[in-house]
Amino acid sequence: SKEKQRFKAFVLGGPGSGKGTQCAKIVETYGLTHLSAGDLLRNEISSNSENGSMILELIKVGKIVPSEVTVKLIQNAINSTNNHKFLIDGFPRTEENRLAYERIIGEDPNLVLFFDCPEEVMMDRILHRNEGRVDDNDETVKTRLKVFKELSLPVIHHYSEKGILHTINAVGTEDEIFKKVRAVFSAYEP
Ligand code: UP5
Ligand code: MG
Repeated sequence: SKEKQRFKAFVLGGPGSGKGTQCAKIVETYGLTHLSAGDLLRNEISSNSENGSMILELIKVGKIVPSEVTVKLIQNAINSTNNHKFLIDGFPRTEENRLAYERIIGEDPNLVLFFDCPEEVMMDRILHRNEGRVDDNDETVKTRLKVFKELSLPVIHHYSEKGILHTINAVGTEDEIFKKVRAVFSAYEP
C-alpha cells in the first residue's frame, strides 16, 4: 500500500549485461514492480505518441533520449501503480539523467545494482537475441557500448561513492547470477 515506505532499486549495466533477465527474477521472488526505461520509451514509439518519432531516431542510433522525457515516463509509471517497491531498469544512464531525476522525483534509490560484464559477452548476447529490436545491430551496439562507458560509468561511480552500489559479476548462467542478486536483496528485505 502507499502508506508503506517506498523501496526503490536502480538496475544498471551495459547493453546486454542481463538487466531485464535478472529484473524478471527479482519481480518473481520479491514482488517489486519492474519499470524498464527502455520499455517505457519503446511503448511511446509503438503508441505513436507525441515524442515517438524523436525517441525512435535516438534509439536506432543508440543515443540518449532527453532526460525530461524519460523522467516523466518513469514518474507516470510510478504513480500508476499501488506497489511501494520498484525496480528501475536502465536508468539513469547519464549524470544529466540522474540530476533530472533528483530534481523532478527526488529521493535517492535504496540500492543500486550494477551488472558488470565484459564487452565481448554483452555484444555476443545482444547479437544472438533475435527479438527484432531496432538497436540490436552491429553498428548501434558499438555506439551503445561507447555511450555506456563514457556517460553511464560516471553515474555508477557516483553511487559507489555514496555507498549504495552493489556490483555483480554478470558472467555465468542466469541462475548463478541470480544467486548473487538474491544475496543483495535478502539483506534489504524489500
Ligand atoms: N542473457 C541474459 N542473461 C544471460 C546469461 N546469464 N547468460 C546468457 N545469456 C543471457 O539480456 C540480453 C540477452 O542476453 C537476452 O537475449 C538474454 O536472454 C540473454 P537482457 O536481460 O535483455 O539484458 P539487458 O541488460 O536488459 O539488455 P538491453 O539490450 O535491454 O540493454 P540496454 O541497456 O541496451 O537497453 P535499454 O532497453 O535499457 O535501452 C535501449 C535504448 O533506449 C538506449 O540505447 C537508449 O537509446 C534508450 N534509453 C534512453 O535514452 N534513456 C533511458 O533512460 C533508457 C534507455
Ligand atoms: Mg533490457
